[in-house]
Amino acid sequence: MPQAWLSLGANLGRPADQLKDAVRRLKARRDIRVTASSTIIITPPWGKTDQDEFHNMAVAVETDLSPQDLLDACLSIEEAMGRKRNEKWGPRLIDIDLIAYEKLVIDTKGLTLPHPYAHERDFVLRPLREIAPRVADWIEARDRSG
Ligand code: PH2
Ligand code: MG
Ligand code: MG
Repeated sequence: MPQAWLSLGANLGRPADQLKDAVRRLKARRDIRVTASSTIIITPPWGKTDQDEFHNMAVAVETDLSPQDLLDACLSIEEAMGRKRNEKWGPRLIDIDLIAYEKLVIDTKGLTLPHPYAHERDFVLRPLREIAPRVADWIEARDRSG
């Protein structure tokens, strides 16, 4: 079954609880199997720096969903958890990003893989490295190769 890697983040409400709740919701889906989860780390805000620190983690999943359907599943969990979409890179109750799906490289309107900023985000790479060092290496190497 295809493997994919997700990055989870939160900096509103009770961030650690929301990350755990999001993982529970991923596990509850019959079309997604969570195969590994990283520890939760606390990270300085990236991109928009005048906001609270984040809690971040990564999970590995196996799924027969297509990349777009997996992304939609993540967005529907965010929505069910009450996420409101406000400013880009702003504070959030829960964020679930699709970082990589197998070693697919795609750039479509709704979805770019691997995630376009993953290689420059320590808060993505550090937890990812705990559970999938080769995937973290691959993302970093893609950066160097342009
Ligand atoms: N998410 C962002 C913007 N900045 N910074 C940290 N540390 N962690 C995040 O998850 C994060 C961020 C947009 O999704
Ligand atoms: Mg994000
Ligand atoms: Mg997101």
